Amino acid sequence: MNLLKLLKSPCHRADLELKGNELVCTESGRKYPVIDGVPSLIAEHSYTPETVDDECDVSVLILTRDEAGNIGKQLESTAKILKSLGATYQLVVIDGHSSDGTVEEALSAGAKVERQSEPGYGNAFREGLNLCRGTWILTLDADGSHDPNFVRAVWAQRNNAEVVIASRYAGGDAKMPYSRMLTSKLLNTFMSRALSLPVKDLSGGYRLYRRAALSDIELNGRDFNVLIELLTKLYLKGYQIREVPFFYKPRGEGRSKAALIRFALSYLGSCWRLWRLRNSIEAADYDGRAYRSLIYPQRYWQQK
Ligand SMILES: Nc1nc2c(ncn2[C@@H]2O[C@H](COP(=O)(O)OP(=O)(O)O)[C@@H](O)[C@H]2O)c(=O)[nH]1
Ligand SMILES: [Mg+2]
Repeated sequence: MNLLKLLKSPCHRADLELKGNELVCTESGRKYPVIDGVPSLIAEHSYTPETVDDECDVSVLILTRDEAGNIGKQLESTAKILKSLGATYQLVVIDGHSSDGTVEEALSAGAKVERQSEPGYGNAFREGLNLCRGTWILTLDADGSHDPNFVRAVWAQRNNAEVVIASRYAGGDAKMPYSRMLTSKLLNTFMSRALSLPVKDLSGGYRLYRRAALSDIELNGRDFNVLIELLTKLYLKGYQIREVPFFYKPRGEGRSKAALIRFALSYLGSCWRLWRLRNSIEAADYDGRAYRSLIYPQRYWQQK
C-alpha cells in the first residue's frame, strides 16, 4: 500500500508528494522535512519556499557541524538582509552529520540541506559549491562569528572583484582567544608573503564569489586549507580579490571544530604545493614577476 496516500498536509489537508527528502503539499507548495526516514508534519518544521532553487542572484552556502541554536538565526538574518537588498537567493547547508538538531533547524529556516558524503570541511565545501546556482556565492559560518549585517558592505563591492572577503586583518578586527589570534595572524602573514598574494585575511570563510570565476577551478583541499587553495587559484587566473574590513565576533552556541594545531598543519601542508603553483608559468602575473625578479638570470632572460 502507498502510505503517502494516507497522509494529508496539515496546512491544507491536501495530498503530499515526496520530493527529495521533503514532503510537499500539492495545494500550497509548503514543504515538510523527512529526517532520517521519518516524515515531520509539525508546523514549525515546515516552510513555504520563498527561495529560488534554479537561477538566482546569490547562493548562500553554510557548512555546519553541530550548530543547533546558531544555524537557524544565521540563515534567517542572512535571508532578511538579502531580501532588503532586493536580491533573490537560495540557502544551501552542507551538514557534517550533526547529531544535535542542526539539520532540522536549517530545514525549518528554508534551506536546502545535504549531508556531506566525505569527511572534512574541504569536502563539504566542494559538495556545497556544486549545489550553488546563484550568480554570486556567499559563504559564511553558521556559528554567529560572521555577522550577516556585513553582507551589505560585501555586496556593495560585488562588481569590483571576483572575490570579496570580509577581512579581519585589513582594517577589521577579531575577538578571539589570544593564542588563536596570534596563530591566525602569523599564519596569514607567512602565507601571504610566501605566496605573494596581496591579501591579508587568507583563512577567513566570509566571502562573496562570482560563481562564473569558480567554474574551471579544481580544488583538492580536504580541510580548512581549501579556503587558501581557492584564493590562490583564483589569483593565479588573474581574478580580482578585494577585502572589506569586518569585525569577527566570538561564536554563539557550541565549540570550534578547528583544532589549532590541525588547522595550522593543514595550512602549512598546502603551502609547498601552492608555492610551486604560484611560481609556475600558470600564474597570470608570471611574466611581470619574472621581469622584476631578484634572480638575475631570470630577470635577464625575461628582459632580453
Ligand atoms: N559540514 C561541515 N562543516 C564544518 C566542518 N568543520 C567545521 N564546519 C563548519 O564550518 C564553520 C567554521 O567552523 P568553526 O568550528 O566555527 O571554525 P573556527 O571559526 O575556525 O573556529 C562552522 O559553521 C562549522 O559548523 C565539517 O567537517 N563539515
Ligand atoms: Mg567559528
